[in-house]
Amino acid sequence: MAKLYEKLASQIPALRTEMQALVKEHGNKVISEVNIGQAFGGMRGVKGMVCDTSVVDPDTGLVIRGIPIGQLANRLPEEIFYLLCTGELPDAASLRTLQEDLRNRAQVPAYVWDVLEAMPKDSHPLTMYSTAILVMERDSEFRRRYSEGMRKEEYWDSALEDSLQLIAKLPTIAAGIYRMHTRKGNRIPSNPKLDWGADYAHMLGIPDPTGEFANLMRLYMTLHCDHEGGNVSAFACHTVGSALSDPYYAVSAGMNGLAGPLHGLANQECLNFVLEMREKFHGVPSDEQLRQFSWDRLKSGHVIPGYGHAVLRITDPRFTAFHEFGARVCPKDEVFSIVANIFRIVPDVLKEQGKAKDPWPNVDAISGSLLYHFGLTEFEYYTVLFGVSRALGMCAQLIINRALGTPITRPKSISTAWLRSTANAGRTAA
Ligand code: CMX
Repeated sequence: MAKLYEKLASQIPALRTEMQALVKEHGNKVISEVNIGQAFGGMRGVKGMVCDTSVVDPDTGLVIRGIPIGQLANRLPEEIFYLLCTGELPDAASLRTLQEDLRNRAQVPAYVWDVLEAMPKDSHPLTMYSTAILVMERDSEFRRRYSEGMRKEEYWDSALEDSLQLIAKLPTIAAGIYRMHTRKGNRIPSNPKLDWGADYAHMLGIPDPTGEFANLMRLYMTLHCDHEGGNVSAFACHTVGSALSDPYYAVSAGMNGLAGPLHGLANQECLNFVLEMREKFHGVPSDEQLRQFSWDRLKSGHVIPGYGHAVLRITDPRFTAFHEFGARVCPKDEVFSIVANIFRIVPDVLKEQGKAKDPWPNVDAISGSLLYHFGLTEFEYYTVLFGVSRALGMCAQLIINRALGTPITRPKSISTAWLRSTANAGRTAA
């Protein structure tokens, strides 16, 4: 793990010094206040943790290490992992070293396949994926070295080692789960000549005569890699990792957060929404039919999947990147056309309804339609794709947190009775 390891090793002392100086000189400076609405409201907007890999700005969207995601759309996921970890894009030699390193670690232990094959056939693919990550925990270098008395300054080094082992194997595992779950036939061996994203596409076995499916997978892996620290999966991973549970435990926990319909499962729900519409109207609905369908869904108490966001207040730039890809590669595809029409109509419907703070599409509103176009139609599987990509961000965050010696997460919870008496006393909740 030469270059990435060396780069991090050269950066970490300065990061520690900066963090220590900030805490020493400004440790008591207030950066956030919390009111009762936020305490009951998922802590939305409360600034209480640090994440340097990426920032989600309400008006810009995802910015990775200072670079807006739209400017990174043509980069390989391996480059993005290097960027997430170090704050710099790799030069050609560093990229090559990282790719070779991942290739050398890609062999999945046989026991992983034994466990997956023993699972009930109707297990959700994400359950299989999270299980596969967890079962490899027996090989954790972090846990082995911790039990031997590893020094705190060395935590990041074995977190990096575990992360590289994981990231190298995830495409093979995820593709194997796809073949198994969809009964598509035997697993397809990795092609060591391909980059990480293209090899994943190859192992899925989706016919790709034009090479555009491989391009889509690279783009997918790049766009979903990270979304700062407070989203459900990142925060779950962060919290478990903060107890010094090793990266296998932490990343598996993060994946379980992705299973929720309000988070990672949303892309599956989005495609369902689009396909329901196509079935009902026997093709692409008229604008009026689409508007009415959306209103009916809202009136029945359901959300419009793929629209709204806890932080964003604009069209998600990841949606825009996928939209550009679809407009280039499959502009006439029926499902893509419905997605594009929803984008023209639903924001106004949501604005008129007046509930969602963000009436604009997030990435999940579109990603499924492109996968569907290429014949990856098993949308139960889509969260796994998300999970392969998001492992890059989770691992980068873990490595940095172990480098900085981030302590165990332990926010203070308060009871409703305490809030009631605080409110009645006329004081602002602390
Ligand atoms: N359709 C209908 N109503 C919506 C809505 C949507 N797409 N998005 C938000 N609302 C509603 C909320 O349900 C809430 O209603 P109540 O007051 O009745 O509870 C109200 O608008 C205010 O919600 P908000 O503050 O705008 O949104 P939240 O931060 O609470 O939730 C999110 C954010 C993403 C969960 C929500 O917008 C949603 O459910 N969207 C649809 C699902 C989705 O696309 N999820 C993927 C998000 C990406 C990710 O994080 O993975």
